[in-house]
Amino acid sequence: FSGMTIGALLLTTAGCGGGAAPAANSGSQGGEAAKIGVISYLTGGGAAYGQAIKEGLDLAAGEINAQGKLKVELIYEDSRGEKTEAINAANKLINKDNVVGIIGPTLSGEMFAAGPIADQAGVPIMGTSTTAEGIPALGNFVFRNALPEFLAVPQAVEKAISTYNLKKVAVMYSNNNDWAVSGYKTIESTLKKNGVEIVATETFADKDTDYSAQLTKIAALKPDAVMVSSLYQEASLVLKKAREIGITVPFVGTNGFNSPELIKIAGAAADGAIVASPWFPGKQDDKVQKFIADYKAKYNNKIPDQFAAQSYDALYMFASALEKAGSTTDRQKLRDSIANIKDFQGVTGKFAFDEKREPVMNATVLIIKDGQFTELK
Ligand code: 1QQ
Repeated sequence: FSGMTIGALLLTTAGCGGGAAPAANSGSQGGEAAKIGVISYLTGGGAAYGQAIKEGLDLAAGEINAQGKLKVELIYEDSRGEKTEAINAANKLINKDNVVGIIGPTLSGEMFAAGPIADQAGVPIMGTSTTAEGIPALGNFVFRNALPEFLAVPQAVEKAISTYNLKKVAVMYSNNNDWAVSGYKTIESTLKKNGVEIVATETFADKDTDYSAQLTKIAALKPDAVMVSSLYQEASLVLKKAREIGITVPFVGTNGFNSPELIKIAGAAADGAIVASPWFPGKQDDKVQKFIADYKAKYNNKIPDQFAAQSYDALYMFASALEKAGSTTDRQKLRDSIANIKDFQGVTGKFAFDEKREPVMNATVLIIKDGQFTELK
């Protein structure tokens, strides 16, 4: 019976919304640790995204706790890239763990499912990799510090158009992934705006492994480039097959291409793939280079990718917002404090939220050359 009582009490607290979160305590100076929930894609086909996110968060948490001003405790839930798992994770973190805020989930589709739950419970939630159109519009407690595709994709597409003088292009996307569909729509509108002809639009689904039908059709049309909106698992197989059947033209990708796992799986077939990112490890900036050095020291000489960089920045944003809020437990205060972030300087550059809570940040257009992301100038 006592277990049931505790459960009911926690539900009551959470059900009252952010304004009624447990009484504020003095978060700083040795107060209780701020409990932050993390929903991440930690196992399954796209786990390289979630693992990078976890590594960035763990590095930041260690640094923040060592500084001694504020203690943070991360509570991880693996959503496996599934909407239902993301919903279960959000409910557990909100009602059982009583977190002050949530970082994640990894995929926009997961955020479309879990974001409204956090919003209704009055718990701030921030995606670090959710780039589809419409994320902050889910509610006042929903944030992202990921570069939205409506800012990233036009830059990559237009850079490719001007660099390679593109006249006709083929497009491919995963049609059962909310984010991939959103990215595809931005590709399409950018091509139309720039007067580039779309000679073919081919679809597939997440977890597909055979792309020969779509690519054979595309090869016959001899496009100047192929633009693909999908996660790395699918994109790397598309690239491999395309190169195998003689499609040598540049590929332009959406955010899924930003994982080095794409290069690992596709190998040399990834060369010539173009993508926009707010993260570029070659940037000559002290903060960036220190982050890379610390990350390499902690993770076996591994270079942090965009997903690690964005989650690292996200936890520092939470920490600075919690300090300004003066509480480690007040969800409403944390929400307001995050919304007020204006001049944050992270490893992904300068960051602010606009009046719609959309990130204001800059991107670099990258191209994979000899198995490395380099700046496309
Ligand atoms: C989204 C994305 C994915 C590439 C994250 C891994 O951008 O789902 O919004």
